[in-house]
Amino acid sequence: MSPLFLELHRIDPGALAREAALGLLAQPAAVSPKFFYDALGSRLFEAITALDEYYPTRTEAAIFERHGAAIAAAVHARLGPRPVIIEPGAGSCRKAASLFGVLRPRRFVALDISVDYLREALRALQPAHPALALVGVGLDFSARLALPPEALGTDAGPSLVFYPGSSIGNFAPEQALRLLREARALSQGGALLIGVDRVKAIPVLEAAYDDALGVTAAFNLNLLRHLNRVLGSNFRLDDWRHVAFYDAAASRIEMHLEARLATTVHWPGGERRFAAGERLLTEHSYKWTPEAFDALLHDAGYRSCQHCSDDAGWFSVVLAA
Ligand code: AVJ
Repeated sequence: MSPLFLELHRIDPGALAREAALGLLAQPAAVSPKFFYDALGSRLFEAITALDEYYPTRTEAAIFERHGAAIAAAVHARLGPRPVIIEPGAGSCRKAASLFGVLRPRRFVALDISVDYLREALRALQPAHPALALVGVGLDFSARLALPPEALGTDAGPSLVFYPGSSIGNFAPEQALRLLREARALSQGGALLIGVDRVKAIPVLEAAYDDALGVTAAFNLNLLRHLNRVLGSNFRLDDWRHVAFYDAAASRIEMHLEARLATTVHWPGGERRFAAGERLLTEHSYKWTPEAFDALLHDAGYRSCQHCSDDAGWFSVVLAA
């Protein structure tokens, strides 16, 4: 392991278990999408990004291909030639790594709840970037996005917060506003580079979350395996099926797991009975219009917002400061 590599753990398994139990006991039952991301869940998400139906990743990558140099120039003008990049929910770190060539960061701070997966991703990345300080932080930032000061070391100061992939879509507008404010504070007067998925034709949206190969179904069901480990519950995966649909009024994809039959799930200190057909909500994925997202960024305190998109207008990348 390179001496530049630093890993910090800030994940509290007890708190995650309590949160999962509260979600299972809620009416209707709902757990946070962060429970998708154990090591296998992070791998399944990577597989999703390679699916024909899942357009966001490749569409965003094409936007970075086309506009990366201009974006980098704007970042360098604001933050200098060797910026610090902080990425919440970095996962495989592939999106950031593909921009290292143009952005030329001096430090990359990757945050993720899936800490074993993140560790391997950063280890694999270090040899190609021997002079780059790589910091992995195992962190659940869903309640609050802030960094342990050790993560920045001597590089404290204005930074680029990188939040690609429409990860912001997992947050309802009010929470998204809070997260964008926290991202602004985290950047210390730097900038935010964010990817956001746009409202579009419903069949395109629904296929992206219910692919023919069943990878998204496996990704969704894997949450139950993860809960069984975190909470000590006894979900039987055969008893559940993947459901995904677009709610146009709320501008969001909803993913649920639906009980195929009446079943009772037990865990130490609790249980929940599900009727046949009853659902457990696992994810909201909000879609934005450019106008609404611009307004959200302004509410969060950003004053300048440069938008880039693809020809079809399916996805937006915004540099906000
Ligand atoms: C990682 C939140 C951007 O909402 O598209 C992919 C997660 N869920 N397929 C998304 C996801 C189902 C993804 N984000």
